[in-house]
Amino acid sequence: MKKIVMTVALATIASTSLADVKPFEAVEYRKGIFKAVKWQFGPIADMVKGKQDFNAEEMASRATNLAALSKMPLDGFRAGTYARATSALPVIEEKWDEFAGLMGKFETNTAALAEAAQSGDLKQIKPAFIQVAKTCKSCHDQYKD
Ligand code: ASC
Repeated sequence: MKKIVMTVALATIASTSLADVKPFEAVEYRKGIFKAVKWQFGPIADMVKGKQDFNAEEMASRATNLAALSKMPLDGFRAGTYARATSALPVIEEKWDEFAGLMGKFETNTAALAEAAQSGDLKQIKPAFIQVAKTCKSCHDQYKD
């Protein structure tokens, strides 16, 4: 009996997690991830720009968090979720491969920043930071209202 209950419970969780995502939930999900991205990236930018004292430990921790977050937004860009409550443009659906490719660059470049941050050397961190910031901007220019 216990086994049957467990099986049914797990099947229910599995079926609601993929098929029944409502457009608004997907929008809220990706917005939440991007809020976290901003939360982590803000102090990184401020440290690189000298607006906040450089702290090697904080830099490394935030860069590691950012690299993990970079893998998450793409999942929220579901078909039919560009009409309401979003600044993501419908062109994302038309140019999906290009969009996904840019998200891949975001992953690669944040991983490189996390790696550079391990050095604790701002001279190594700065060029990696610039590559990440460029990736943010190029995606916003093309795909964000
Ligand atoms: C930020 C921020 C962005 C990016 C982008 C980089 O701090 O909020 O959207 O950097 O401006 O060019």
